[in-house]
Amino acid sequence: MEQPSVDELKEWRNLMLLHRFALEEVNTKLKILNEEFQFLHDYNPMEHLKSRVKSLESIGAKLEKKGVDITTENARKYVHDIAGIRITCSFVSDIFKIKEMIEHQDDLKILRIKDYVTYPKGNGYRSLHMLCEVPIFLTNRSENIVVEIQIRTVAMDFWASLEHKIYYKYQQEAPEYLTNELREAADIVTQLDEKMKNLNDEINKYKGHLEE
Ligand code: 0O2
Repeated sequence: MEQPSVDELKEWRNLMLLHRFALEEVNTKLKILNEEFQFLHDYNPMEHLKSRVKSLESIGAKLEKKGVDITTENARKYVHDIAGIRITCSFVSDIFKIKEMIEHQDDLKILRIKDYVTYPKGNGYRSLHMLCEVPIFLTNRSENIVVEIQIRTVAMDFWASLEHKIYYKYQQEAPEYLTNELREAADIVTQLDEKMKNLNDEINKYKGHLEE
């Protein structure tokens, strides 16, 4: 295999750095939104925030899968989740509340939304994906960097983590009984989310009643 040149290595380092900066920007923004929401409504829609810059190996694997050369240019063009943030929340309604808050940020350009919550994938995967572009101001220029934000409930996250493990363990060819069980588990997750919502509505009604 041909060794990358020093210039190419520098380009990759620069790419990773820019995506780390983008993550820092968006993370700060999300934390501010969450804290202000807590201040105004006494409630945290975001239970947990987790971010990561995709590893070089995973970027390379994704480009290979897409059948294109492993270059920084192709990485920026074809790999949209180099910078990724995952937000987990308690209730399905929180997902859409957070989506709306993000949409109202003037300095974030929403490039694409994939709503696998309203329209789950065939395997049962549920999550809301937002591709956003954020400007990064550097010493002598500014750059627009793409960040993928995934928003899902804690229950959806539990399911997705396990499915991801199985998918990789079996190199994307899991036996049929496992994919069937995963689909069944996805239905149970949907029911659980619904049950938790109903319970929470009851609690809120009761609280409202006490405050009257
Ligand atoms: P990893 O290992 O988690 O990073 P695109 O080229 O952007 O249109 P892509 O990247 O497939 O196509 O977009 P999509 O559907 O928004 O998926 C992006 C990420 O969502 C994936 O990244 C996963 O993290 C997650 N995801 C999507 N579908 C599934 C699924 O069926 N199960 C689980 N567990 N996660 C899913 P990567 O790079 O594929 O994987």
